[in-house]
Amino acid sequence: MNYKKDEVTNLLNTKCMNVFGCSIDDATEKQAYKTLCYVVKDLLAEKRSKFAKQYKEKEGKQVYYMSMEFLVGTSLRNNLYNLGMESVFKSALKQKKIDINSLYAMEPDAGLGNGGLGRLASCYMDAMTSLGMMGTGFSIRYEFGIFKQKIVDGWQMEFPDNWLEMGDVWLNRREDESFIIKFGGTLKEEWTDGKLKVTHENYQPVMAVPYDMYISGYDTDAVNKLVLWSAKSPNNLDMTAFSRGEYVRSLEENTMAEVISKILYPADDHIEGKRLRIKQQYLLVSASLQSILLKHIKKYKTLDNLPDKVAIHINDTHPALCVPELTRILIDEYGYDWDKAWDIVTRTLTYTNHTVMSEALERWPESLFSAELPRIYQIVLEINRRLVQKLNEVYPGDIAKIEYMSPVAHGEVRMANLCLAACHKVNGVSKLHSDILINSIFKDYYNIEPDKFTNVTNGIAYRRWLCQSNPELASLIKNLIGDKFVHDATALEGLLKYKGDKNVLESLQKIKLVKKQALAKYISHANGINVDPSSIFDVQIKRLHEYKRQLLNVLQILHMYNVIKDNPNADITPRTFVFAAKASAGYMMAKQIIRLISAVADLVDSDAAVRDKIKVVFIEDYKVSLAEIIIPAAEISEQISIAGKEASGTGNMKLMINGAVTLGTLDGANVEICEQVGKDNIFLFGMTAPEVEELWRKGYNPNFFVTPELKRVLDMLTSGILGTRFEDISKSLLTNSFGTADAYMTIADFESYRQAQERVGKEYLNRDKFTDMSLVNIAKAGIFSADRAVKEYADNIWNIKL
Ligand code: GL7
Repeated sequence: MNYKKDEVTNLLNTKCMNVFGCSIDDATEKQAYKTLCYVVKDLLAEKRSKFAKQYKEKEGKQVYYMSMEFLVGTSLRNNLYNLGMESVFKSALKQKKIDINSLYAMEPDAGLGNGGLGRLASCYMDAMTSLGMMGTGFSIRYEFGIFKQKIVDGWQMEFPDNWLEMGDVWLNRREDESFIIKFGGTLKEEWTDGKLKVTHENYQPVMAVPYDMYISGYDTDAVNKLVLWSAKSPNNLDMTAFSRGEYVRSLEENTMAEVISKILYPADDHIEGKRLRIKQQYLLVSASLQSILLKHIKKYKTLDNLPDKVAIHINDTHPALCVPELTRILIDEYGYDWDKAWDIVTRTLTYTNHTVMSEALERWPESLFSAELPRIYQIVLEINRRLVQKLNEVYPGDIAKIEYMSPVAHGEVRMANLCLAACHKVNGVSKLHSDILINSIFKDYYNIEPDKFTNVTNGIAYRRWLCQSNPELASLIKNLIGDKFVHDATALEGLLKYKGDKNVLESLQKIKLVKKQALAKYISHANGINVDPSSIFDVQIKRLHEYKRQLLNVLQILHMYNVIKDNPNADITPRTFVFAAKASAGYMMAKQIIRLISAVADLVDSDAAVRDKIKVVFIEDYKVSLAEIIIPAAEISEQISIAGKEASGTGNMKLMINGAVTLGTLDGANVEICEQVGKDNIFLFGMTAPEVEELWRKGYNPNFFVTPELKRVLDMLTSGILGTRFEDISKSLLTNSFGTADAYMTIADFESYRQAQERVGKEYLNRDKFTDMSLVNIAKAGIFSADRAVKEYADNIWNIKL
C-alpha cells in the first residue's frame, strides 16, 4: 500500500484521538501500541473488503482450514512487512519520538497452539494469502493460550497466558453471526410419511461467537480471515436464581459454557481424552460448518454444488467431527437423504495426518461420545455400519482387519478411521511419513483406494523466518542475487555460485556473529549466563518429547564433560548448547529431562576446567517470538529423533534457511533436506527407519549397545554427581521390566551420535568450509517454503486453480 509519512501520521493521530481522546504525542506507550495496531487493522479491513468483493464476483473455489491450533505468534511487524509499510510507519513514529521496536516488543504472542502442527497452520494462512487465494482458517479463541513456562530449581512450572489483554487488538467480534451448538440431551425419533425424523431435545445450548483476525500476505491484494470461536451461554443470567439470592448459581450456566473456550489443551503429539476437549472440538466444527453452509446457501441457493466451490480441510484428527457434523447438517437441516449427503461430504472433505505416534491417534470412549453428542454418535454408527458392509465385500471374513479399520470398535470412536472413511484425499507431511502411512498404519485403506493418498512435505512462511527475523542475512542475499527470492524461495539457489567466495563467506560469518551476539545478550538477560559468541551455537528447540531425544543430546554433553575432565587440554571446539522446550504439564518423564538439562548446565558451569569449553543453556518459555531470536543465531540444528517418528519437523527448515547445518537422523523432512544439500552438507547419524524396524523385530536389548564411554555417562545419572539422582531416566533406558526399555533407542544410536558430534567439532574449525556448508543450506532451503506446499495442496488436494 502506498502511503506517505504525513498520511500515516494523520491516521495515527485520528485513531488515537478517537479511541483514547489524545493525540499520538500525548499517548502512553500502551496507547501508542494499540493505536498502531488499530491503524494497521483498519488498513487490512479496507483491503479485505476489496478482495472479498472481487472474489465474490469470480465465484471461485475456496478453502476452509479447520484446525484446533493456530500458533500465530506476533502480528504487528509481520503485517507491516507484508503491507510493505514498515519503513513509512517507522519514520512517522520516529518523528513522534516513538521507537517502533519498543512497540513491537509490547505485543504478546498469540499462542493458540502447542508446536509444529499449530505453527504450520499459521504458516499456511500466510502462504494462502500471499498466493492470492481465498482461504479461511477456523479455530477457537482460547482465552488462555499455551502456558507460560518458568524453570524453578530445574523444574518446569506452568503459568496462565493471558494473551488477550494486549492481543485482542487484532480481533473483531461479530456477535450477530453467532450459532447455537447443542450438547448432551436426548433424541426423539418419529416416522412421518415413511421418513424418519430425529429431534434433538433437552440439550444444553452453547453460543459460539466468532472473532475475526485478518491475515496479511506478502505483496498481494488478498487479505484472509482467521475466525476464532468463543463460547458463551445464550442465557446470560438465571434471573430466578438471582432473585432467590443465589448469585453464584445465577451465573453458573454462563460459566459452564464459557469454560469451553477458556484454555488450549497443552498436549502435543498425544491426546487428552477429556470431556471438555471433545466439546471444544465440536464447538469448532459445528459453528464453522454452520457458517460455511449458511454463506454458501445464501450465495448459490443450493448445497448440491458445495464440493465444487468449497474445500474443507481437516488439520489432523482434532476437527474430525466435521465428518458426522456435515452429514448431520445436510440431512437434519437441509433435508438431504443419506446417499446424497454422504456424496457431498466425501467430495468436500480432505485430511492431513501429522503423526504416527499411537498415543496421538485420537479415540473417544463411546460412552462419553454418545452422552455429549447423541445425534453425532448416531450418525457415526451409521457411517460405521455402511463401511463395515463395504469392507466385508473387500475383505470377506477378515474380522480383525475390518475391526482395525472401523471408526467404531472396542468401545471407542476412532477419529483417524472416520477421516479415512470419509475424506477424498489424505496426506502425510513428508515423503518418509507419507510412505509410512501407506505401508503401515493406513495400509489397509491404501490397498482399497490408493489414489486417495498423497504427500505434501511441510513448508514454512520463510519471509517471517528469514526476511523478518534475519534482515541482515536477507539484505546480503538481496545484494548478491537480487530480490526475486522474496517472492520465489527457489531463487535462493542463485547463492550457490558464491560457494568458496571468500568475501561472501566472510559476510555470512559476520552476520552470524551479529545474530549470535544478539542471542548472547538475550541469554545474559534471561538466564544471567554469559556465553561466548565465538563458540559453536548448537541448538535443540522444540517440544520436549522422548521421541525427539533431547536426552541423547544431554548424554553426549556429559560424555564431552568426561573427555575434558580426563584431559583438560583435549581438543574440544568450544560449544554452547542451547535448549528450549515446553513439556506437556502432566508428562513427568519430559519434566525430568528438563531437570536433567538444568542439572547438567549447573555441573558444567560450576567446573572451572570445563566451563570455557562447554556451556549449556536452557532458555525458558519457548515460543514463536523467541524462536525468531534463537534461529538466526544457530549454527548446528539438532534434529535427532528416532527415525520413523517425527512426521516432518519444520524447525529443521527454519534453521536451515538461516544457515544452520543439520545434525540429524534420516527422519521426517530431514531426509529431503539431505536430498537437497547432499551428504557433505549435513551431519547424519543413527539408524534409518527400516533399521529401527528391523532391530525391533530382532528384539532390542539396550544393554548390548552400552559402550564404556556411555556406561560412564549412565552411571553419572545415578551417582549423585548431578546434585540429584535421575533414577527414573536411567531406569527408562535400561531396566523396564516389560522388555520395553529405551523405547526410543537412545542407547542404540548413542555411539553414532557421539562420532557425528566429534565431526562437527572438527569441521567447524575450518571456518570457510563450514560456512560453505551453511551457504549451501540457505541456497537449498527454497523448496521448503509454505508457498510451494500450499500450491501443492491447491493442485493435488483442494482442486483449486491459482
Ligand atoms: C506434528 C509433528 O510431530 C511434526 O513432525 C510436524 O512437523 C508437525 C506439522 O506437520 O506436526 N504432529 C503433531 O501432532 N504435532 C506436530 O508438531 C504436535
